[in-house]
Amino acid sequence: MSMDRFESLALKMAFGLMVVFFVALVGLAVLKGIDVPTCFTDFPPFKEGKVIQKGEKEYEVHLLARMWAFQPNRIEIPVGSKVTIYTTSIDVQHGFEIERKVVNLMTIPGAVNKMEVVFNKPGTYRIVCNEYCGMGHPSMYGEIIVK
Ligand SMILES: [Cu+2]
Repeated sequence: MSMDRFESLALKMAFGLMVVFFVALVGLAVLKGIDVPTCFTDFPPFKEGKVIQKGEKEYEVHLLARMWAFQPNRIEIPVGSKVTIYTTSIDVQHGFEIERKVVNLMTIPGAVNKMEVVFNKPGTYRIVCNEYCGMGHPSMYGEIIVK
Protein backbone atom coordinates (compact mmCIF):
# COMPACT_ATOMS: atom_id res chain seq x y z
CA MET A 1 0.00 0.00 0.00
CA SER A 2 1.48 3.33 -0.96
CA MET A 3 1.49 6.35 1.29
CA ASP A 4 -0.94 9.16 0.71
CA ARG A 5 0.65 12.01 -1.26
CA PHE A 6 -0.02 14.57 1.46
CA GLU A 7 1.09 12.26 4.22
CA SER A 8 4.38 11.79 2.44
CA LEU A 9 4.74 15.55 1.93
CA ALA A 10 3.98 16.21 5.61
CA LEU A 11 6.66 13.72 6.66
CA LYS A 12 9.23 15.29 4.36
CA MET A 13 8.41 18.78 5.65
CA ALA A 14 8.66 17.62 9.27
CA PHE A 15 12.04 16.07 8.59
CA GLY A 16 13.17 19.21 6.75
CA LEU A 17 12.18 21.38 9.71
CA MET A 18 14.17 19.18 12.08
CA VAL A 19 17.24 19.61 9.88
CA VAL A 20 16.69 23.40 9.78
CA PHE A 21 16.35 23.61 13.60
CA PHE A 22 19.39 21.42 14.16
CA VAL A 23 21.57 23.46 11.78
CA ALA A 24 20.29 26.72 13.35
CA LEU A 25 21.03 25.50 16.88
CA VAL A 26 24.51 24.17 16.17
CA GLY A 27 25.33 27.10 13.88
CA LEU A 28 24.36 29.70 16.49
CA ALA A 29 26.22 27.86 19.25
CA VAL A 30 29.38 27.84 17.13
CA LEU A 31 29.00 31.43 15.84
CA LYS A 32 28.24 32.94 19.24
CA GLY A 33 30.78 30.76 21.00
CA ILE A 34 28.24 29.33 23.43
CA ASP A 35 29.71 26.62 25.58
CA VAL A 36 27.32 23.73 25.92
CA PRO A 37 26.97 22.37 29.49
CA THR A 38 29.03 19.25 29.99
CA CYS A 39 28.78 16.54 32.60
CA PHE A 40 32.25 15.58 33.77
CA THR A 41 33.07 12.11 34.96
CA ASP A 42 36.84 12.60 35.27
CA PHE A 43 36.62 15.58 37.62
CA PRO A 44 36.25 14.31 41.20
CA PRO A 45 33.34 15.87 43.11
CA PHE A 46 34.69 18.40 45.62
CA LYS A 47 33.51 19.08 49.17
CA GLU A 48 34.46 22.74 49.37
CA GLY A 49 33.70 25.68 47.14
CA LYS A 50 36.50 28.01 46.05
CA VAL A 51 37.70 30.56 43.52
CA ILE A 52 41.06 29.94 41.89
CA GLN A 53 42.73 32.68 39.88
CA LYS A 54 44.32 31.15 36.79
CA GLY A 55 45.43 34.26 34.97
CA GLU A 56 44.98 38.04 34.89
CA LYS A 57 41.32 37.73 33.96
CA GLU A 58 40.86 34.03 34.15
CA TYR A 59 39.21 32.21 37.00
CA GLU A 60 38.17 28.72 37.92
CA VAL A 61 35.27 28.43 40.33
CA HIS A 62 34.42 25.31 42.26
CA LEU A 63 30.86 26.07 43.13
CA LEU A 64 29.32 23.86 45.75
CA ALA A 65 25.58 23.73 46.29
CA ARG A 66 24.07 22.56 49.57
CA MET A 67 20.90 22.98 51.58
CA TRP A 68 20.46 25.96 51.32
CA ALA A 69 23.38 27.95 50.12
CA PHE A 70 26.02 28.25 47.46
CA GLN A 71 29.67 28.15 48.40
CA PRO A 72 31.21 30.57 47.63
CA ASN A 73 28.15 32.81 47.63
CA ARG A 74 29.94 36.03 46.76
CA ILE A 75 32.48 36.17 43.95
CA GLU A 76 34.26 39.34 42.88
CA ILE A 77 35.95 39.52 39.50
CA PRO A 78 37.16 42.25 37.13
CA VAL A 79 35.29 43.11 33.93
CA GLY A 80 36.24 40.89 31.01
CA SER A 81 36.94 37.84 33.14
CA LYS A 82 36.57 34.39 31.74
CA VAL A 83 35.23 32.06 34.38
CA THR A 84 35.21 28.29 34.18
CA ILE A 85 32.61 26.99 36.57
CA TYR A 86 32.58 23.48 37.96
CA THR A 87 29.54 22.73 40.05
CA THR A 88 28.31 19.89 42.21
CA SER A 89 26.11 19.29 45.25
CA ILE A 90 26.84 17.59 48.54
CA ASP A 91 23.25 16.74 49.39
CA VAL A 92 20.26 16.92 47.07
CA GLN A 93 19.90 18.13 43.51
CA HIS A 94 19.92 21.90 43.16
CA GLY A 95 19.76 24.31 40.29
CA PHE A 96 22.44 26.83 39.37
CA GLU A 97 21.41 29.79 37.30
CA ILE A 98 23.21 33.06 36.72
CA GLU A 99 20.68 35.76 36.00
CA ARG A 100 21.23 37.69 32.73
CA LYS A 101 23.70 35.05 31.55
CA VAL A 102 23.13 31.91 29.53
CA VAL A 103 24.04 29.71 32.47
CA ASN A 104 21.56 27.19 33.78
CA LEU A 105 23.01 24.01 35.22
CA MET A 106 21.94 21.32 37.61
CA THR A 107 24.10 20.53 40.58
CA ILE A 108 24.04 16.80 41.04
CA PRO A 109 25.49 14.90 44.00
CA GLY A 110 28.40 12.75 42.81
CA ALA A 111 28.69 14.46 39.43
CA VAL A 112 30.36 17.65 38.24
CA ASN A 113 28.95 19.95 35.58
CA LYS A 114 31.08 22.51 33.82
CA MET A 115 30.46 25.72 31.93
CA GLU A 116 32.54 28.65 30.73
CA VAL A 117 31.24 32.18 30.91
CA VAL A 118 32.70 35.60 30.12
CA PHE A 119 31.61 38.72 32.00
CA ASN A 120 31.98 41.72 29.72
CA LYS A 121 29.61 44.08 31.50
CA PRO A 122 30.06 45.35 35.06
CA GLY A 123 27.29 44.74 37.54
CA THR A 124 25.93 42.31 40.07
CA TYR A 125 24.80 38.99 38.70
CA ARG A 126 22.61 36.97 41.00
CA ILE A 127 23.11 33.25 41.33
CA VAL A 128 19.87 31.45 42.08
CA CYS A 129 18.73 27.92 42.71
CA ASN A 130 15.93 27.17 40.28
CA GLU A 131 15.25 23.62 41.40
CA TYR A 132 12.99 23.19 44.41
CA CYS A 133 15.22 21.69 47.11
CA GLY A 134 13.24 22.02 50.33
CA MET A 135 12.32 24.54 53.03
CA GLY A 136 15.18 26.97 52.49
CA HIS A 137 14.99 26.97 48.70
CA PRO A 138 13.69 30.57 48.33
CA SER A 139 16.67 31.93 50.25
CA MET A 140 19.26 30.04 48.25
CA TYR A 141 21.21 32.58 46.26
CA GLY A 142 24.57 34.20 45.81
CA GLU A 143 26.15 36.88 43.67
CA ILE A 144 28.91 37.53 41.22
CA ILE A 145 30.16 41.10 41.34
CA VAL A 146 31.83 42.29 38.18
CA LYS A 147 33.83 45.54 38.57
CU1 LIG B 1 16.60 25.18 45.52
